[in-house]
Amino acid sequence: MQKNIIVLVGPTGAGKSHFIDILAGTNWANKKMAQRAVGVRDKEVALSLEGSSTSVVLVDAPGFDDATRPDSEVVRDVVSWLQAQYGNRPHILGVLYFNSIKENRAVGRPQDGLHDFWLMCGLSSRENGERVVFVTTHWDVLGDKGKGDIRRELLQTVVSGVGGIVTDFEGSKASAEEIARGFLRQRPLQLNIDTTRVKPQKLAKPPKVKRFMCSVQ
Ligand SMILES: Nc1nc2c(ncn2[C@@H]2O[C@H](COP(=O)(O)OP(=O)(O)O)[C@@H](O)[C@H]2O)c(=O)[nH]1
Ligand SMILES: [Mg+2]
Repeated sequence: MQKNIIVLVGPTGAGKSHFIDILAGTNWANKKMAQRAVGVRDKEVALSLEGSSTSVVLVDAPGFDDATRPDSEVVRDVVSWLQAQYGNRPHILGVLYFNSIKENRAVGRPQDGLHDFWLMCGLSSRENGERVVFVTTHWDVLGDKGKGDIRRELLQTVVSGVGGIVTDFEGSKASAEEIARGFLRQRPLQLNIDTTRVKPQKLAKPPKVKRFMCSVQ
């Protein structure tokens, strides 16, 4: 049976697992690092839209901006997982791209990971416009709301070039439902998965620093 799949991506700590916790009543986010499941996992949740209930699968991805491996390899994990679960031609509703509003580095280069994601799925970054929602989080712990607004504006500028929309997660279940429900208003998109379309990449090495020997007489 066709599933309504939403894929959650973004840097570690941005709030992907927390969002699922709020929506589905799981307890994933506050586990200690060692207890956190590495890899991809999913949770099915019922969402109501216009009086009827629809089941949605939330797919929780490993974090982007990982110092040990490039985002393209994280993307490969997610797409390979989709393929293993649902075959080469699954349908997805869309992608939620998480950004903590308290982080300066939050914006990063979302276009790269998304480019690889769509390419492995047989589609292109043109899909960003309709299928990617950038979710800002951590508004409740922001001391200075003005800083959040500036970061949001920066994110909005990046997203204008990448495609997609920006929305704020307010922390409540109602807010999480509203964000996920937005995808139910459009038809699921069929993928054509082939992860070999993107060549495996190594993390770019930091430039070598020359060492000078100096002798003190
Ligand atoms: N106060 C607050 N905490 C959050 C929010 N989103 C996530 N967190 C917390 O931030 C930490 C990292 O979140 P997590 O969901 O594990 O991030 P992930 O790596 O993207 O899955 C956890 O302790 C969460 O409980 C938020 O919007 N507000
Ligand atoms: Mg997580």
